[in-house]
Amino acid sequence: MVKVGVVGASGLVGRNIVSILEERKFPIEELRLFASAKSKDKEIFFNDKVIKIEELNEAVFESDLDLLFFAAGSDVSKKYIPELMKRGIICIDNSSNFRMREDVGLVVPEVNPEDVNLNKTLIANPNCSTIQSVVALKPIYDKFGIKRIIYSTYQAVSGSGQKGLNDLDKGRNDFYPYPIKNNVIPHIDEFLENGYTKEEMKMINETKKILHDEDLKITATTVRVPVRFGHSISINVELKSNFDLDEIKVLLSQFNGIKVVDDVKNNQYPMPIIAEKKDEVFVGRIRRDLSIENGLNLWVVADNIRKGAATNAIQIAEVILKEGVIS
Ligand code: 11C
Repeated sequence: MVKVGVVGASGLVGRNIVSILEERKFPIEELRLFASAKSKDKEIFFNDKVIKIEELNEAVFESDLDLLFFAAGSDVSKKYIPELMKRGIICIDNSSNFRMREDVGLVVPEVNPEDVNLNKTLIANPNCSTIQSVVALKPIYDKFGIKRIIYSTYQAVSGSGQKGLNDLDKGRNDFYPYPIKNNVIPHIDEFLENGYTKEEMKMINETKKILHDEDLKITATTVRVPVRFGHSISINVELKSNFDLDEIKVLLSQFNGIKVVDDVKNNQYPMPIIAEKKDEVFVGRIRRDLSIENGLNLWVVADNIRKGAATNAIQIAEVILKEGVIS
């Protein structure tokens, strides 16, 4: 049984971590919830009990917690995680802060569970768009090899947390630079010198790290769409070898964590409305790219708050438990 803490417990991802810990019957001895001063004393239900949120401060360093989930943004992770690591408290971090550090595993349990061992006290949870993409690509990568990937995303406003939902629900643009209602915005996170956004570069760099392949050629365009939950991604891949389309469909449908929905004669394909509140990565529109040799198109949809964040973080903790690092 494990003593667990959730930092950022009042946010969208944090609240989902609490409810999914309950749903998956994670073996919890004690659960403590932390957030900033403005959420102090808010009450959250866990296993029919009320838990009050505590203000996060340096007292957490003295706690006897075994494991802390961080879902409060980069600044909070940067401030607290290094000291917690020194004290041997395992941190699973949803922020982008430590993801690219060589000594830290960036883990999607269906894809690279062994990387939890890179660092015994810190594991990074990848970006939501990266998670669902690498789950869909892994069985194809292993069997045929991949030369090049083109990602084009259609990302839900909940990826920006409550502020994104408010802009869509209330028809305002307090958070996004333009209204998101009746619009699409080809701009997620900040623009960089190279013309890409940070979100696009995260997809590129994180995919290479998770698949352990620095030579992969990847490009990405990430776009916000007026959908509340569920990111959709068009993935175009050039494989290293010849493939049979039926074999690809079998590989995908047999892979842990994937649900193939691909029956176009009956208008069956993945959409956010079927992925919402689910943990699988839904894959459909599986077809050849007729413009190149060994080209393949996939349409990949997943709940960005669950598999893209909270569920993946808890699955990482489940791998750690199985490895016996904590018991
Ligand atoms: C979005 N993917 O949809 C982002 C949210 O690096 O974990 C998650 C950002 C991250 O806006």
